[in-house]
Amino acid sequence: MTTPLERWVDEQAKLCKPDKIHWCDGTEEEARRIVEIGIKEEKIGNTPVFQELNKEAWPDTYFHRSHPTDVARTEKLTFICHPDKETAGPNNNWMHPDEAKEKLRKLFDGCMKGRTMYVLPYMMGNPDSPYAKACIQITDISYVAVSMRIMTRMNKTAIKKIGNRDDFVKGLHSVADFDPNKRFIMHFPEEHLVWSIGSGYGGNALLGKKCFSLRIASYLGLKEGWLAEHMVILGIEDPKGNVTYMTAAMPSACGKTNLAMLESALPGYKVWILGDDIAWLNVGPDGRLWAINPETGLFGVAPGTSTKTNPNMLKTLKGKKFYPTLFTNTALNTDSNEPWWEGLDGDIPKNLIDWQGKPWRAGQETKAAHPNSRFTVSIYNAPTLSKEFDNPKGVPISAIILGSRRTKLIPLVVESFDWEHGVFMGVRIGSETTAAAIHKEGVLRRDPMAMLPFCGYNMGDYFRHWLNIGKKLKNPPKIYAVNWFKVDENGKFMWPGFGENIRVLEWIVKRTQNKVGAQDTALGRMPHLKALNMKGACVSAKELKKLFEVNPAEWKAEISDINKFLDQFGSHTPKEIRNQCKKLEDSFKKECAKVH
Ligand code: OXD
Ligand code: MN
Repeated sequence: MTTPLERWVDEQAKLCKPDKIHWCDGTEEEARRIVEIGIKEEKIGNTPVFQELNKEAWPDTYFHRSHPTDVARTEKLTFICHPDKETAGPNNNWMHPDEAKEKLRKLFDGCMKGRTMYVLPYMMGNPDSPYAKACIQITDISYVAVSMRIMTRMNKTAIKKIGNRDDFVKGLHSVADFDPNKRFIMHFPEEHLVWSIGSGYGGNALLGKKCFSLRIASYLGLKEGWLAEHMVILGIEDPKGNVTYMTAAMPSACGKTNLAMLESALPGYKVWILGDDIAWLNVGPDGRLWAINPETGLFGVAPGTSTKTNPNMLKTLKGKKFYPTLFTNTALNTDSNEPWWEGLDGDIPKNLIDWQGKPWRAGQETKAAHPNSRFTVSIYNAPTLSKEFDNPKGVPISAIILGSRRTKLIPLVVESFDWEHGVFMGVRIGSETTAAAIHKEGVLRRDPMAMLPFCGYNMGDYFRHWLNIGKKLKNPPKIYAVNWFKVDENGKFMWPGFGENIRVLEWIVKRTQNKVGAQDTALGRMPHLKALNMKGACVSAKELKKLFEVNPAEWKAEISDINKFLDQFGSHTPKEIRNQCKKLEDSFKKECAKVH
């Protein structure tokens, strides 16, 4: 008797017509064999899929150069295929599932001729966790097969868990011929299904990540009463050894990974990482919010990673524990066969080739490493991995941090008055784009909860879902807006960031323990400046004060912009969120009246 899983794989094989089918077991020996195939047999254009890097400096580490058109997530080509457009919402590209399937079936037909179809069984979350999900991805490229081994718990357990069920999470992926005009990432939330074709890039091709663990999982969370979020999970250990767990949502280029791996500037504090990208949040039997990270790997941006910004990441990358580590689209030092990127410590090597393999000299206008060049490394290599990482229950969350990059407006840290007010802080997140992003520099992009590209349904309903989760929490986490990026009148950042952010985290920890007071303002609760531990920090008293200054005129424009953003969700926007907006507007009016 064949199982539904075997039948499904069989159907995909009939469609894609591979030469061979390989069911992966997720072992290291198997990964070594697949990497070998990527070095010796598989190519993208004329470039082998993998190249081994300097063994002494970078053990078990391989370099991958992508197709030049395939270097980032492609939001334009990403669709959420609910039967009706309204459920997908204005935040998503929508296509009817029948139309999407018809379109893609033609592209998948025969796309694996001459290739191997890899069947990858994997778990998102510890298989012993009640929150974990059993999944299968099919792919036709060694790079994705090996990356999925790093990013997920890939082994036969998933097959056992699936057993005779047919509601398992299904992903069909092919790089096909990398044609950007035939590239699509289609999600079918009702069927727990993703079809992705034409791209080998992480967010488009590692279907357990953004596609399942955020887009599909956010919809499952809506149906099942939990949250799938674009958040890091970290534990802050205080000098007495108590650990407080937090999650943090931040749009890209706000230092999310650096926060999860922070090296404390305050003696006695340690930060333990549990996740750098995705958190699944459930209401526990105790009425607290519990978080697991469904992933097991870190897929991070290389440029800017250095001993100053993220020393623990460099240790993780050099560490040898879980096979293998990958670099994608960095530059290469051809003398030493090592990866290189802008921002790495030390002198610029003399002989470099850029991410496309062309000779590159310092001072050249183009970047040597692609701005979105990446590493893929196991979280088990991190020296600061929390001992609770594999706990099937997850960790109880005491604080949720909502970050954004704003050169004005948002103070260094503000605590919400309550859950509803905190949800409003998340809804109104907007971040200024940087040169590294594809968007224009310095433009504000609204990105509620940093989930705009990842919410698998109408965001108005998502806001409502957040409010509903709050009602189920007996002991909800406190919620904080933070902003490390305020500048002075000369455009200089006033807050040193990185390891110094522990000063803000320490205040948050003390707030969750009711050990320190706060002052109420129109925006929320802010620290008494003396309550922040600024010993040894290079921030003047004047700058510190400015980091908390609030300008009512700027907020007037902001509130109007938030309201405009919310308009697009029409009646799906909860009235509670509109009321929060109104309340904020009124309190600024009152403050202005007091001044005049
Ligand atoms: C990521 C992203 O790669 O958010 O994590 O784009
Ligand atoms: Mn992310």
